[in-house]
Amino acid sequence: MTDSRRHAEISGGGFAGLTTAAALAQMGWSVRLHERAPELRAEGAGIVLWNNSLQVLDRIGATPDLQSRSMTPPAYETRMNNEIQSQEVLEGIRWRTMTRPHLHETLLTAARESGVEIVAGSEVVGATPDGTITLADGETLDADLVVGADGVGSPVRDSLGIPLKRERSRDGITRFLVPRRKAELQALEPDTEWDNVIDFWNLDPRVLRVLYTPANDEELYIALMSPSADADGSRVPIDLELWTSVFPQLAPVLQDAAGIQGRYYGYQTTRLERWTDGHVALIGDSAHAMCPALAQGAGTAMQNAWTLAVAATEAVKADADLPGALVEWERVERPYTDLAQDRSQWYADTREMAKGNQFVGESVETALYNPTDPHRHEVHA
Ligand code: FAD
Ligand code: 3HM
Repeated sequence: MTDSRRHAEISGGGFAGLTTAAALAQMGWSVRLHERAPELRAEGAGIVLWNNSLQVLDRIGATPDLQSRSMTPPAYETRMNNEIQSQEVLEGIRWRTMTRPHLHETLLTAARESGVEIVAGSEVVGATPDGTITLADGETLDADLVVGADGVGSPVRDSLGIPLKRERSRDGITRFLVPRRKAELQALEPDTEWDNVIDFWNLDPRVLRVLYTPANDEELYIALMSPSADADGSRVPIDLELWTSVFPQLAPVLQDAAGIQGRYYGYQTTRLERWTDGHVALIGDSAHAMCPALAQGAGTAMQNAWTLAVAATEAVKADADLPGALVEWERVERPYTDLAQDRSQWYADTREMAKGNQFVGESVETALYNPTDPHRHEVHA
């Protein structure tokens, strides 16, 4: 018997690709996902998700798995020269911290349980607007929908020749996952709430920042920021003497970080002329890589994964033109991502986050967005 379901081919098994795959499969599509790496694994340290992506995790059934190894810290604290600027309790805002491997494992389980065919060690080299992808071994596969979720260097995007603009910011960051060492930190600074996210800024005489983010009871995500022009600040493995001289209260966890090679990542923003071309849609870093200030790169990827799956499924059900539905999807959904991207770049360029009390107004609009609410675009009188 032939399979009468609509078929999707997805390039990339990161947060964007896995979320799209799970959502489409649950909506009745046959889905094959290609991951270039020999196995599906997440590199990197920790991550923060907000309501926009947590709603998507609810809908794909991944929340119980995620909750088991993630947390919501009591507050997002900001310090300048170790003086507290703000402790934002983020009342009414849903957010969670976790490790990247755990989020990836959770999404992989959801995709597998939804019936997605996952092919590791499969490199996609390009796609065409009429709905084909080509693999590195020369094989060409047909699909009703092709999704380019293959990251900032996306071969799917580049094969389509979609014009883009890439901007680099002056700062960058090295990320680590280390043991919590809460008792040792408590001994060094007993009055501190070490379950908080603590954004330790120093701008004068030297720009060095440590973003301290508990990911669960055992694991801590620390991100060390410095300008790329600062050779010692951006060195990997980190210059332990330099970092402990500025952040002595973090010595135990900095020591652990110094034992890890690490990779310095310079902040960058990529903006595309369009996210779709015929039967191909781009999502995640391939479409909208952003600075991490608002912690929304993966969040918007997952949000767009869900809304793309809904838009494509509705078009199929209505027997409507799929390329047209994808253009409309970008038109209504892209502004939320553009906003997060613009605000994150502005924060990266101005370092205004150092002032504290920043999760308000436009800066939390994307975080509060619910992409799974069918009435979200209704205008209320
Ligand atoms: P990727 O994670 O890059 O996945 C792409 C996948 O495609 C990879 O598995 C790759 O191997 C595969 N691939 C590539 N080429 C091919 C090919 N030719 N064929 C097949 N497969 C291919 N976001 C948040 O929401 N919250 C945060 O707290 C946060 N913090 C961040 C901190 C830093 C310092 C940085 C740099 C980013 C942060 N982000 C955060 C952003 C987030 O990490 C990214 O936006 C997100 O991982 C992008 O997911 P993706 O699936 O689009 O891309
Ligand atoms: C969660 C998070 N937030 C902000 C940054 C940043 O500004 O570099 C990085 C992060 O992982």
